[in-house]
Amino acid sequence: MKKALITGITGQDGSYLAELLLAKGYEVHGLIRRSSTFNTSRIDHLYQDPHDPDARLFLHFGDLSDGARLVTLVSSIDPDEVYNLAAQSHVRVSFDEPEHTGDTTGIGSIRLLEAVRLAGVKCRFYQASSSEMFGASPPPQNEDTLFYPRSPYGAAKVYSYWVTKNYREAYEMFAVNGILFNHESPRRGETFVTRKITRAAARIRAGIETYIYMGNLDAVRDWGYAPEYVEGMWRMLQAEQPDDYVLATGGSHTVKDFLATAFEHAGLDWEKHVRFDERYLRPTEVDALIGDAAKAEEVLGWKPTVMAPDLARIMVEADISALECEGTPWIDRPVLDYWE
Ligand code: NDP
Ligand code: GDR
Repeated sequence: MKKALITGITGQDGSYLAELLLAKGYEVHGLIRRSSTFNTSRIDHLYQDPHDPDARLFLHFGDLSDGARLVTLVSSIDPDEVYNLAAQSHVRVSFDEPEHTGDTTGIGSIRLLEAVRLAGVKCRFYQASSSEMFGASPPPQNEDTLFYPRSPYGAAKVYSYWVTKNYREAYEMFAVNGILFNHESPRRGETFVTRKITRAAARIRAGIETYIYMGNLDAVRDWGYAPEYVEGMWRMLQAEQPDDYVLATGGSHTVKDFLATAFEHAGLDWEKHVRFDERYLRPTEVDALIGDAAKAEEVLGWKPTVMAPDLARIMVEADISALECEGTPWIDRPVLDYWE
């Protein structure tokens, strides 16, 4: 039985990846942060009593800021595959917390790479790199496009990209970068723009809220569906040679387009409900990200099927259902972005 270690297992991608690997028969180990409240809602449905002899999902407390813990964990688990998905992943927040973002999203990756090296474990390593690394480089972007990050988050991801590549070359590690464009789902964090929009559409439709406050509606993004993207991560680690790949749909939509589709699906006119708030602008914006994933299709046979308009409808439906599900503890939170 193959063993995988996932950092960021409580996040959107970590939860889908854990599902995928369990379905493929893996033993899955997840790194979770100790928190004063439970932070495992995305993976609670996967919980298995560790006393059960057939249990294949195990969670371990740890943090990417704690290098010694990473060494002991990696050496005791002895994984075949490591997926480094943990990060402070919100671009706007990275302007408020640049040092913390650098420590987690940047240095955290080399701590984990060092842990693998020091533990002497022969495993394959996946680094969650991002289209944010392209930043100001004009679209379409692919594996050869120049990096020009426009945020502390993007810069930290560029660092992680290069140390992953360096460990591949320096220590002959099977270490790969998946350069993923935006991917979303009903499990998307509530402060990212797509989920903020689909939650708002459901709540306005239900008469709970009237307005949503937003920033730049002209930004162009290439939004795909998260479950398809975690399949791409796995395929990168099954390839014959370690290499770096872009995953994207190639679609191009503005935030306004996504708003219009989502609100229309909820039977609403977005223009009556959206107001501008400059706090959601970024000091430097990434205007347009549109990916070219031809290499992933050719080498890995990976091809996405869900495009942004369908994604918006899937997410609105899920938020409407969640709202109709009595007793769900998170439904009463108003649509907010971040607390400041
Ligand atoms: P999320 O924000 O949903 O999840 C982030 C995960 O990282 C959570 O499990 C979080 O734990 C964990 N985490 C944060 N800080 C630490 C830390 N210091 N130590 C250990 N764990 C930590 O992100 P996504 O699932 O959307 O994305 C997964 C990865 O892919 C991230 O690295 C992101 O930057 C990257 N990425 C995402 C894209 C996207 O469109 N979704 C596109 C390209 C790259 P907790 O639950 O406790 O907060
Ligand atoms: P992004 O995602 O920055 O692309 O990073 P986000 O959904 O936060 O923003 C997308 C675009 O929407 C604009 N925008 C708003 N964004 C938010 N969050 N809230 C608003 O009210 C709002 N109004 C307009 C933004 O300015 C931006 O242009 C995501 C994260 O998942 C990263 O971790 C990942 O690396 C990249 O995608 C690829």
